[in-house]
Amino acid sequence: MKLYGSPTSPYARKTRVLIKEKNLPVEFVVEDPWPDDSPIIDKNPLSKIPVLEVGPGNYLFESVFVAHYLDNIDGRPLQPKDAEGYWHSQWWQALGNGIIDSVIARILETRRPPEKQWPEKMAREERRVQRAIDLAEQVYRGNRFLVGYAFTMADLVMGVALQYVDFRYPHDWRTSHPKLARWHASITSRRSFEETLPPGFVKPD
Ligand SMILES: N[C@@H](CCC(=O)N[C@@H](CS)C(=O)NCC(=O)O)C(=O)O
Repeated sequence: MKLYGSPTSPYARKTRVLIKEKNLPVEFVVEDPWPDDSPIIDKNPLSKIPVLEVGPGNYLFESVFVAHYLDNIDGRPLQPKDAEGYWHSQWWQALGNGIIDSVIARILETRRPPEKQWPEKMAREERRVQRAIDLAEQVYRGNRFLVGYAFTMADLVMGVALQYVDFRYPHDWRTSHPKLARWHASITSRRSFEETLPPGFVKPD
């Protein structure tokens, strides 16, 4: 199998961390989805990454779906088995995916020509991220993992999301969210995270 993506995309990174966690034989191929003639278009008409090639001419796209596919491929999904834990894990993933969406929306706005930027849009995305981090600190129970007693997709998605905050919207969220900061330091020290860091990523103090 091949995974098409970019080394800085947080959507692709979720699937890259998952591939490392599960030690799956998937080749990572760097392709840029932005140009009008991007080679991604032949694989995904939406021209977005990640894209997973599961067979000749057979492509999956949309990171939540790609991650779901990869997570189930070995019959040992990184999901809590009990219903309550399962939905709790989905809740964390929704929060993490939402943080990624907001940080992306904010960074894209900052890349527009200054006269076309919309400061209120940026501020709105920043408030979303702020509220999501506040809620995460509130809900997190302080255990080693976000849900139950093992690493799950909740840890993976939230770990990637907060590292993407550090990458593209660096600010000190740690001082006011000490529990979450401790959990994040522990999760992102895993080999799967270390080996998929975006180029140029500066680790926060
Ligand atoms: N909802 C999609 C979002 C994917 C996405 O927006 N990826 C970005 C890279 S970070 C992309 O391909 N952007 C190209 C574009 O928007 O034209 C997913 O989760 O896979």
